[in-house]
Amino acid sequence: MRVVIALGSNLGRRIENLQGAVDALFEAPGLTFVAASPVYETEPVGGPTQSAYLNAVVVAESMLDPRTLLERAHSVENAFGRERAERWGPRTLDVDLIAVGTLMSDDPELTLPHPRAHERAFVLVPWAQADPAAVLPGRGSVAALLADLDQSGVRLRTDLVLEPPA
Ligand code: PH2
Ligand code: MG
Ligand code: MG
Repeated sequence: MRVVIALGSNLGRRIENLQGAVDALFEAPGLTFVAASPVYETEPVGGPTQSAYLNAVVVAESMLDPRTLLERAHSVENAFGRERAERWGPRTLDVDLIAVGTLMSDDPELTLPHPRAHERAFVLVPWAQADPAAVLPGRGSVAALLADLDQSGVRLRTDLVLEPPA
């Protein structure tokens, strides 16, 4: 199944946190790298006053079940010193599962697709770059969703690139 993972960081060495996440996500077996998006500098959405994020999206193929993928995402966050404090607050690394194939789940511990992805330009802009044909299950094409979203808080960082996993 196609797996879409969003990465975000607004604390510490942001680009190193994102690249470290790419490397760590694919270290264990079961996930195959497909593509990484460009890197974007984004205005914080929600939460307290906080500094700008770097955001990117990674696309992978996997047969792992979503809970295993979620555990991997959390363990990568923890490896980067993520502390689960304030909701929507600043973080060294956020690894969010956006979509797993066409699965739809309302499990409160793992809602799929991600319940706010459709309204977040900092997720959809990089996702559309990594996969121009992307579809958000239950919501339609990412390109169409983007046409209705304000993208002014999302700026391409041409000076930064995520390399494929080491
Ligand atoms: N993540 C949040 C809250 N707000 N804003 C931006 N721009 N980028 C994020 O990744 C982000 C956010 C909670 O996960
Ligand atoms: Mg998040
Ligand atoms: Mg998260």
